[in-house]
Amino acid sequence: MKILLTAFEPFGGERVNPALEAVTRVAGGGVIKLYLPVEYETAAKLTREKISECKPDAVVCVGQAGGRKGITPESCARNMRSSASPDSAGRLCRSEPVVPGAPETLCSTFDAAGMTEYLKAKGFPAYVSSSAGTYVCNDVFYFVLYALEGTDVAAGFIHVPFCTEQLAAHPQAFALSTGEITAALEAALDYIRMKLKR
Ligand code: PCA
Repeated sequence: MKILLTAFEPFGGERVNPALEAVTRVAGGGVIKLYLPVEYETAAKLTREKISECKPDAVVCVGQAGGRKGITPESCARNMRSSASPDSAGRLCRSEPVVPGAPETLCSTFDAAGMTEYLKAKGFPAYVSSSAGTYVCNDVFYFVLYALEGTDVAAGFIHVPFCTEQLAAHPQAFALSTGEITAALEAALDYIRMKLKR
């Protein structure tokens, strides 16, 4: 089984992105990795191109959600780009659709709740999130779900909390070690392999 696993570069003044730190370390066969700029549209298009090129059975996108208190599989994506912060290319989006005329919400084609229970059973702090935000992570998540509608390629998004290397800048925040985030992502991929059984 081939799984496309994506992560984002550091953004918003951070020196690292825990998603990138963990994804680069994820082990296991059949995993194709793609590292994305934090740019509306561009990141989504790069992911779409990689899907066409590699024809994966599943796509798992991973991003940082600083402030979260665990690993959070996302249940759905919104057709909305909106943030007070510009993306890494300086583009500011306020209430723009990701895909004009497309549905307001698209649901993960992984069982986010099932994945969360699996992660918790393995000892990781995890909870389901019902909002991937309206910034670049959601942009990629929505676009991937939209592009894969009607196919049998499963897709989902996992937000991860800060890693301990970021605690100096965020002393009060919840953080996990990069090793723990990596292990949680490896467990999430095991869950997907188990569920898809291809
Ligand atoms: N997190 C941001 C964008 C890149 C990332 O890792 C987000 O949640 O939109």
